[in-house]
Amino acid sequence: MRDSNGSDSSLFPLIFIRENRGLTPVLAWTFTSLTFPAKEPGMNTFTSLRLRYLEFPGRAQAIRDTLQIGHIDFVDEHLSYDQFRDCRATGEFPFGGIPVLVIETSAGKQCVAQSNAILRFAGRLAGLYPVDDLLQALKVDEALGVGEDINGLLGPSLHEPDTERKMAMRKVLAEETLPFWMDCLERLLVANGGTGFIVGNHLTIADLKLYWIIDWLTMGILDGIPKNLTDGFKNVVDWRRNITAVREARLTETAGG
Ligand SMILES: N[C@@H](CCC(=O)N[C@@H](CS)C(=O)NCC(=O)O)C(=O)O
Repeated sequence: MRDSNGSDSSLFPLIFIRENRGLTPVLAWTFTSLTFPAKEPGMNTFTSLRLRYLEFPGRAQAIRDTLQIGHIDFVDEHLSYDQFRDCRATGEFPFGGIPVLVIETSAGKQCVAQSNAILRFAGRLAGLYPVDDLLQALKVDEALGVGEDINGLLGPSLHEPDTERKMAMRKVLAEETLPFWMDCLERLLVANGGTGFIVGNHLTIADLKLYWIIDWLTMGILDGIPKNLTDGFKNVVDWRRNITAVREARLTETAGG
């Protein structure tokens, strides 16, 4: 069978498909494209990936985890703030923000932005995005959107230079806005049957995205946002515990541990 990019996927059959891991024939096809360059030139082949972000987890960690769990080779570039500012000033980032993914293709280099788009791409490669189930994919996308809504809500107070105004914003976030979103998450988990995952019975990029956002919110590094933000949301607490364990297990498995 010849793919649109010229790879012969029938030569590399379903050895990558593992039950209950969400890996699909599409993943096998993707590995084929990654591992074995197309015999004919094609726009869809790529030879290397470089993720550019700062050193901390932020919007990059779910992408890093996903690529690692999926055994996808990538360069994990950690920029200093000075490097970030310099690169942005020279127009290296399409929309000024990070993360960005630099993809070397047979047709040249592309730099792509927007964390959710990059995460979906990584998820497809890694088998952590339900490519064969439109409805589940829609639910994953919904959760990624929730993640960016929450990130967006923090933005104004992060950039507020006046401490009094900042703390007033944080009070509203801590007492009203974030509890509202924790309740939304609680309801998502209940609606999914309390499986310990945001969508279906398996780890997806939706879990990793929201996991790292909640981690950030409850680390105690955001003045005025309490570490116990998720207390009282039983399903959220159980889900975090589950994702901590599942993520750790999948990463250990990847590392051959
Ligand atoms: N919608 C973008 C937002 C990107 C974004 O704002 N990234 C932050 C870092 S998490 C950034 O670049 N901040 C620096 C700035 O905008 O000055 C995405 O999801 O990737």
